[in-house]
Amino acid sequence: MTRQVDVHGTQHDRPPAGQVSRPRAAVAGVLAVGAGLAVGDLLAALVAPRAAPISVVGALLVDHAPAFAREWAIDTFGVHDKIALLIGVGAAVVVLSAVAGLVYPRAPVVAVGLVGAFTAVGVTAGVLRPAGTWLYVLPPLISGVVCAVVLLLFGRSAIRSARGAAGHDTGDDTCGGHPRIAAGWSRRRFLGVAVVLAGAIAATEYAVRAISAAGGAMAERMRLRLPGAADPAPPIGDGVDIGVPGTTPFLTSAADFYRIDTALAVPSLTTDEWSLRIHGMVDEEVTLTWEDLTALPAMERIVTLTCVSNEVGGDLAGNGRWLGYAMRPLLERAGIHPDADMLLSTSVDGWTGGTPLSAVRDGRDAMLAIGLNGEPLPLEHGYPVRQVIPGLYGYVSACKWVVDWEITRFDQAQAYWTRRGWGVRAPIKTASRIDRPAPLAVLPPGPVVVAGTAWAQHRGVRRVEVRVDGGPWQTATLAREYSTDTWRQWSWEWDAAPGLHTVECRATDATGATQPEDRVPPIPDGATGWHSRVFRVQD
Ligand SMILES: Nc1nc2c(c(=O)[nH]1)N[C@H]1C(S)=C(S)[C@@H](COP(=O)(O)O)O[C@H]1N2
Ligand SMILES: [Mo]
Repeated sequence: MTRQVDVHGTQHDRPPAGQVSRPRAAVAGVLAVGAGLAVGDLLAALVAPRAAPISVVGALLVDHAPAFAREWAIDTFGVHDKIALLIGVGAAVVVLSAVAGLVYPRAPVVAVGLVGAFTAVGVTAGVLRPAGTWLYVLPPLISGVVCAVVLLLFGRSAIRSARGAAGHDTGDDTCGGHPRIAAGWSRRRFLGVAVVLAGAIAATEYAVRAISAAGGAMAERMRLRLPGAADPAPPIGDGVDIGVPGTTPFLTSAADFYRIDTALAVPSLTTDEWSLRIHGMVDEEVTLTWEDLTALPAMERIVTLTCVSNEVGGDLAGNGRWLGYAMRPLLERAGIHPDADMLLSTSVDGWTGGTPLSAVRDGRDAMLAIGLNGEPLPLEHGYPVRQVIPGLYGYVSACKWVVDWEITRFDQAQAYWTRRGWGVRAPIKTASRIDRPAPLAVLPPGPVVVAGTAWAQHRGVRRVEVRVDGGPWQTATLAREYSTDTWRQWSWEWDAAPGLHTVECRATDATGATQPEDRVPPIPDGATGWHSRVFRVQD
């Protein structure tokens, strides 16, 4: 701030009467946008749960992100990729809204134009949501309007400082012969109003959470009782879980189960709202309700899911106990045309996956799952109904929140990821991973237990081999196989020599094929290469 001479002719360091305060302008911008977004979120919670302005814009970014950006996000943030994106979008919004506030006093038209432009982005994103309705337009639109109004209200006088001397704060428009400058607010008044507004924004967001939690699927899930399994999963026999400390447990808890999807706001779909429409190349269109589905005999199976984005040694795989219903009889009910070869599954949020019909009908345990580890599916894992199909990567098999099955052909339809350059057919590649020793572990002298997990779903793991420092391959001890659809633990004990060592592993599936050494990245149809770990043994 510059030294100024006020109307009384005294020098002081305070801003002259009515001067714009930049911090106030920035805060006003952030509060205006915050108020707009809070009203938009509230409206969304009431009329269109997935149309909250930040969610629709984030979803637009996710859907149009190039493949390398997705890979980078998953590599960098892992299963926290969505939180990272939301934090990134949130930070960008804060910065841009502060900019709008700062621009406003000099160029109100530009600032309001900026708000208008972002409103247009939000409305467009709402319109483009695959599962969106016209209601999706409302929250971003109303957000924009509220934001502009708050900005205009604040911009008039709140962001200008009050006149320095008492008695002059009376609204006379001339100031010692200077041009007209609007009288401003005292700092205290500005702070008071800002705190009240910030509190109102926080309270609104809190109410939004309460509404979404109470109204929808979350509350229902707590009450839901799962049916028993007419066809239970075989018991987990002795020796399936080797129980070596530091290895991945055989069964993955729901809390530890990896989550990969494009949904920024987890779909909230109740069993009443859920139905599955089966159409396309069928003799007769069928629509199943939750009652129809749960009247069928339920089956329970333990199946290991894997994401195609899993890197060599990565942890985007999990082994769950799934309760559900065989998919094949449902398809038979609709009657599939002989020349159809693809099941295009659509989620309530518009995501699609394309599964070879052969994989659903060849006798494997392809199921519509409603339970995971004895509980209803967690919301983020597909509540109330998702697919589980052993042997295929998740993006071509495991549609969560599934509501629509179109029977079609691979030469006529494309799914979400195949349209973005990923492989059309994606059986899970054989993989093996070292779980212990931990990376760069320093171990006491004596025997070292190397152990890990291997999978080759629907073929089965026949052998795991380990070698140290490029020496000869040694056969590891395999845990008892639960089924070919689940992963298999392995371990190998080594009488370690002191020093720094590299251990590698490779698995062979039941067809006799061994994992290739060649490293390829996950895109387009899964990574290959041998996993390795470096550790030190003390003398
Ligand atoms: N609706 C929907 N279903 C989806 C996805 C998605 O983005 N949206 N991602 C798929 C992918 S890529 C994988 S690997 C699995 C992961 O299932 P999980 O999150 O329950 O582990 O879900 C699949 N089903
Ligand atoms: Mo995936």
